Amino acid sequence: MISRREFLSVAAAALLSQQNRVDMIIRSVRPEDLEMPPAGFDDFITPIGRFFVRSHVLVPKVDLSQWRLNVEGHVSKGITVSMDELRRMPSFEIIGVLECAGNGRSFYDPPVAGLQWANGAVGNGRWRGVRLRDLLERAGVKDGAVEVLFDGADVPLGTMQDFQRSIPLKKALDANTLLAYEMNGAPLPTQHGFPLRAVVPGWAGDSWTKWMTSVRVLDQEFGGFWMKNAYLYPKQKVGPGTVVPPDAMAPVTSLRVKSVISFPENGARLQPGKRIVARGAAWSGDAGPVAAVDVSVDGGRTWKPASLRGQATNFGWRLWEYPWTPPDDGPHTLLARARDMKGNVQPSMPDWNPSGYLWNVVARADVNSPATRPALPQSTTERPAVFRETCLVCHQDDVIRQQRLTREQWDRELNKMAGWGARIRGEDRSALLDYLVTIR
Ligand SMILES: Nc1nc2c(c(=O)[nH]1)N[C@H]1C(S)=C(S)[C@@H](COP(=O)(O)O)O[C@H]1N2
Ligand SMILES: [Mo]
Repeated sequence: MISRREFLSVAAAALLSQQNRVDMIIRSVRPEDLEMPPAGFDDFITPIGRFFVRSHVLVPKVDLSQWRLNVEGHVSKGITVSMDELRRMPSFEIIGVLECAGNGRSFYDPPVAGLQWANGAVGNGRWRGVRLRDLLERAGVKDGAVEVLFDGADVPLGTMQDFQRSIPLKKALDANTLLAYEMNGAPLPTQHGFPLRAVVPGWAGDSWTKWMTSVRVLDQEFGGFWMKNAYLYPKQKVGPGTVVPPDAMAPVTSLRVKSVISFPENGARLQPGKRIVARGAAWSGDAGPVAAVDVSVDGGRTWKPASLRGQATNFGWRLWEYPWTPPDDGPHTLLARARDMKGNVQPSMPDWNPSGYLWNVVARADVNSPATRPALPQSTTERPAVFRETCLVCHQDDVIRQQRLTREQWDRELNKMAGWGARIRGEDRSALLDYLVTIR
């Protein structure tokens, strides 16, 4: 007999090899959340085999002969189109960064609940499809329209609500906003939204709906669960650890200027006197492409420009390089700081937000000193029934074991999860909290 855990890792390995995803970092097996390894920052276009996956749900099976896209709601004449019809419309291709709003969440201090992504919940893709505005024009958007709501063929897991997200009409009508059926020159892979997904360049991944079946024009703001409870960011700056009520927050939209160092890795040992080429990638959001990446090898006292490589596009990333010879075998801090065309630069301190979104602090690698971040703990204890019945209904325990929360934070998390549909019996609550804090 193999254990459930072994079974899951065997199943995951089979699935990954099938997709040729050999070296992904597995953040969750079911639903599948896979992170690109640091070496992925060497590619200008991220190959499918290394492209991160973030799904709140299990991948829906879509039969293309039955599949249709509806454009409906506040329009003069709703339309229904097949893939053949979409493919006959004028097509456009955009190179663009897709980044999860939660990318870099593991770097927040204090720790924040959610998938503990390092740098790799991001990729640079080549997306081909139709302009959303061409479809909206065919349907005839009526006066008074304010938003466009996307829905996909996916079915929610456990007690979760259906993943439905809206974007403002202005962004929907932007010439760069596509409904894409191809990724990197091939039909969209299942995990990335086959047969059709939203491509919202410059904006975080939560707006890039996969497995699209419906575009609904709305004459008022969408009040659905996934707009009012998730992907929210404080309207005013708040200090680390602050709990912010939803009505003091607004939806996450644009990405912010950002760079990462992929080599040397944090904690690397480098030979004194041996030249290396430090490298990484940099990207931005609505504020326009990256203009420069500056690097410091003395912990931020002095900065020099890195050389930028790769095509310069409006929404894709740039690769950067900076040759350096470590003078000795002592500790050194390398920093990388990107600037966009509007002059925005990466901050040296994070802006706090309760869900750990949009991490874009100056990138840092400490070399010739022990890595500053401890490895994630491994749990060895039996999982109690209350934990299995309350949490494992929707989550795999690998996701829960990556959290590093205090009892107080877990208490808030239980309230949040109850709001998301979890059934937590009052008498179980303290036993559950007792267990959750042991898996820190
Ligand atoms: N229908 C649907 N679309 C979705 C999601 C989802 O769970 N369901 N996840 C979103 C989130 S949060 C992100 S970051 C991106 C990830 O896209 P990828 O898996 O192709 O990398 O898809 C978005 N689109
Ligand atoms: Mo995301």
